[in-house]
Amino acid sequence: MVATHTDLNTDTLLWMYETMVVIRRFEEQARREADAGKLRGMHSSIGQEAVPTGICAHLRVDDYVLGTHRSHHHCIAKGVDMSEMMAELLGKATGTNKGKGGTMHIADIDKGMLGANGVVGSNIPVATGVALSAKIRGSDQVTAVFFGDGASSQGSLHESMNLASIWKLPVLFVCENNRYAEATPFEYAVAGGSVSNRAPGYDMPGVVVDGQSVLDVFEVAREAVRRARAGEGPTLIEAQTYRYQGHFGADDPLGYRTQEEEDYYEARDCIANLRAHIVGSGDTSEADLDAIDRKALSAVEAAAKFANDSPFPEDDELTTDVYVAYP
Ligand SMILES: Cc1ncc(C[n+]2csc(CCOP(=O)(O)OP(=O)(O)O)c2C)c(N)n1
Ligand SMILES: [Mg+2]
Repeated sequence: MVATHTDLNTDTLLWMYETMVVIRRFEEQARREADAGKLRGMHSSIGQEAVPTGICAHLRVDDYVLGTHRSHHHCIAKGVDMSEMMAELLGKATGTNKGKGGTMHIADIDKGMLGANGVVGSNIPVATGVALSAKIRGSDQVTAVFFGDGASSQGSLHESMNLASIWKLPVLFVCENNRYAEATPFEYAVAGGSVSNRAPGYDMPGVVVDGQSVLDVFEVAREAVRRARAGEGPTLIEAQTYRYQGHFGADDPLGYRTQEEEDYYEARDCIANLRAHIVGSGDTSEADLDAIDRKALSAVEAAAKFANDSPFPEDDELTTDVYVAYP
């Protein structure tokens, strides 16, 4: 699933709906695989589907995305093959990266997904360099880098925003503010009560958007991508969102947040919201959306079967695709 949708028409709405449903079913399946002991360190993006979906709806296949330790939703929204992703999670030879990257290091250059990354904040300067490359090459390619509220306090963001601004680089800095960095609340860790309010200091637009509304994210991204493609420089987007599960699965989020807070966000679920909007706008019926739901589920089931049936890499693969191989 890859799409460039600059207009909010029915095709765009259905692409966004399907993308978010696929992400959610994929993450539910990935959690089952993790619970069965087939992978470790699985950071679920359930609840945050709308953010990369609304952004990537404006990106071409030759535009670039860079992600984080929690990046399955970024990969799917950018069009990475879901079966290969599931195989990657299980460490299989058929995986996106031959099973050597795992859940936190999926990359697919052909799809413009330059990589998830387990080191918090590390991809922000990489994305800035990618955007510099596009500018030097005279291309109009746009780069979007996703990061969390925790990463927003890393020096790497601030250095990158400064350079991106003075060089007018075609980059979107997209903060998924899901209110927590592991168990640390945003209010405790981030001075000034906002990520987006850092933008004026670097002379770029800073926008806060409801990350549970894919329509709102879509609208904000439209202008940020237009601006980047036109050579007018970067934008900082703070999407306010929520991860429904624990940080990595084994932690109990109710140790650091309340049931009332979880209920508040789940009542504003991004998929349910878009579904209601689509049905209310008249062109598409509940039955049409049910058909998309069934298609998404069977695609994820097929991905899980492909991954589970695939072989592990041969032993001699250990020393390929690496910079240094010890004898
Ligand atoms: C440089 C670095 N420091 C610490 C960690 C451990 N760590 C992994 S995820 C995480 C929290 C990140 O929070 P945030 O940026 O808000 O992203 P979220 O997990 O909420 O998506 C931390 C501290 C790490 N992986 N890399
Ligand atoms: Mg966070």
